[in-house]
Amino acid sequence: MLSFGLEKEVGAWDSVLLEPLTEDNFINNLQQRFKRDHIYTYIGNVLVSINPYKKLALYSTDLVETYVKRGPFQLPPHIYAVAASAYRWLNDRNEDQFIIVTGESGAGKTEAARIVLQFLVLVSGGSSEVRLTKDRLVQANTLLEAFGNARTMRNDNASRFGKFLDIEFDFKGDPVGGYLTHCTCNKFLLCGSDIHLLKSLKLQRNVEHYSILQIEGKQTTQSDEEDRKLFIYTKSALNILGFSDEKVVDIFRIIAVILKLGNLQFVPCNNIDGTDGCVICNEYELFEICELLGAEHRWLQRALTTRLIENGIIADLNACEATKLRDVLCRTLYSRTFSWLINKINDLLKVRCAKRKNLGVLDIYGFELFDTNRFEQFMINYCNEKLHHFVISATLKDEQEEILREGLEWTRVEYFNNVVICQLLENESHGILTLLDEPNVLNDSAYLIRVEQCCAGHSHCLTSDSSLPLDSFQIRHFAGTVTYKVRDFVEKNTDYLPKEVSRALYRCDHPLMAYLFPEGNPKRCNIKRPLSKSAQLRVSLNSLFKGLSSRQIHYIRCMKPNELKLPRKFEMGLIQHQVRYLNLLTTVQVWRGGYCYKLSYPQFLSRYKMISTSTWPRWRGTAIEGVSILVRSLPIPSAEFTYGRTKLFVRSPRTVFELEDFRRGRLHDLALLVQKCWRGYR
Ligand code: AD9
Ligand code: MG
Repeated sequence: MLSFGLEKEVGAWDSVLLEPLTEDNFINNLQQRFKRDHIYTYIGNVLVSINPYKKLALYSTDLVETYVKRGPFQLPPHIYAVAASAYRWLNDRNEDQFIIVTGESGAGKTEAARIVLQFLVLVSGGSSEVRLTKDRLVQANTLLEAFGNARTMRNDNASRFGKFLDIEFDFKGDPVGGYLTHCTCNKFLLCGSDIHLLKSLKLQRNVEHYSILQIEGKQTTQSDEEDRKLFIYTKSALNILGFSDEKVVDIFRIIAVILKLGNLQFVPCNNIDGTDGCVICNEYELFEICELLGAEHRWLQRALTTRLIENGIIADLNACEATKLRDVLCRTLYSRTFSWLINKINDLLKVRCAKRKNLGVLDIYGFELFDTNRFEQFMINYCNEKLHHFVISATLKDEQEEILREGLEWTRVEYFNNVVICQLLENESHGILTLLDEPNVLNDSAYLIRVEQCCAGHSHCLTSDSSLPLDSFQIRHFAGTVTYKVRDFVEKNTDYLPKEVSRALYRCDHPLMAYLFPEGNPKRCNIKRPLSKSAQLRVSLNSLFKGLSSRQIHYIRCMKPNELKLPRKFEMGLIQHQVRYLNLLTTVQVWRGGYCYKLSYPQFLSRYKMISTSTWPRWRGTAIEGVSILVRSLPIPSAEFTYGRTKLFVRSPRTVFELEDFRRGRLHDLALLVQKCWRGYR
């Protein structure tokens, strides 16, 4: 019996084949397929995936095997085909690979990245060491999702960090290690632990008890049962990754502290000298925090409610300042613990043998648009703007420029290049993001004034307009217009933690605190202040994309069918919006006239010369002549190849895989021949 995924074709598998190519036709094709649960459709080598919001029988070991055996692009579109293709490029061509998953929040990116990882685990080898590595990779992924995802109104399992999992393979194509890169993480969720653990962590089971777990006062949909499962999974993932039970409790203690810190309430009080001060009204929470951390109550209380001005003079914080400081501490504690966890995992996944090649999967938090958008959305949407730019540069801009440079016939396909928005955000001197780091920008109103001064009149930015709510600016992003409320922007960007707080934490008995707050060590006064959050993000994104541009890229473009997270609901307007901003129609146009692969003539000849007796073992003419003779000797239609000035262009991926098959077959024959001669000689 054929597996579900191999049912007969519905609509067009590849949008490149649509005739005539119109937006309506393109969307209708997606809809027709989606109705029959065919959520995947190709645009050449780009996979479009629409979130089904229900479990589909599309994923199985049998189907993995089928996609591996039959090779990509010979079967219905599937995420396995993309993973198989990347894995094959990696092994056959010995080139580093990069699978880039994009789409807005809730479109299915994290799920897609997880399926790719599962695929790679299933297809690769099985020595006990490799199995251990694979297990660790899967557990690391699970763990990071548990720690780095949170419930939002757009997605019950929204990623709060960008994750790039780069898996390292040996010469046999088996995973031997990996490296995780992450960018910013700002919220968390952890529930469902067993009652004994909760007690020892001094926690209550009901989520409503913790203000940090509320999403702007609204209810969300994930059940306690799902939370419980997630918790058990997380705990076992930590164990499998080599964290002892003791360490696991240490980590959970920190999470419990963050939850409790979030509940601390400060009420104003008047000091004798007439200045404002504050006291913690629910002291019992602070006592429990101190117990969990092994901290001295008096130090922590003082650190949270006062500030050291200079020469040992101490001033009281008012209730509002203390609340802000509490939030900074929550965020700092959480993000440092998360980074520590990632470092530990990276140590564990470090390759101990000679590595050969890498396959990385990038899954970041998707574009977000809420009723109220804050600093977190600003950072997330900046990240998406950069990612979008990377994708359109690789698929539309560079592709077309190279075709023209190589002298091939080409009618330019126009598209919106969001470089203008990227510059608006990150321009060195007055980008909206860069302005946050200006020395004179000490509070949110100063920041808003600078944004108005520098960006007023920009076609993608709106400031001080009567249509805007107070203290806001608006950006017309590639994926939609977002109004940002600047409240807490400056503070969240700096996340400055006063020395006294670091000192109080450094002194705790909890074994991780001294590591997480090294600046609290009185003997180490010269530790540099970390970069601001926005600067960190800018630096890490730019270096990530720089390192990846030389790899063979595979694209998975995820789409969201409706805002209600419902199965079977295909909202035309929402899909059309995504089709437009993801430039999908333009991608079809470029792909129709374009090429999937190109190689310089000498490179092509050196790789495939053994296929033809005319070019093997040696070709004495020019490389282009050799390639021409070689290509003509192949049973592949000549329309599959186009000759550029310096490179040969190949139209479809299937041809590349055929070339590889010929090469492999020929190498096999030659090896047999050598063996035979060797035996004869002996
Ligand atoms: V965000 O940018 O991190 O907020 P993602 O990552 O794009 O977002 P995610 O993968 O988390 O979205 O998918 C959201 C939910 O859709 C999942 O929790 C699943 O319930 C559902 N989903 C996504 N993809 C699939 C799928 N292929 N099959 C079934 C799916 N359900
Ligand atoms: Mg996600």
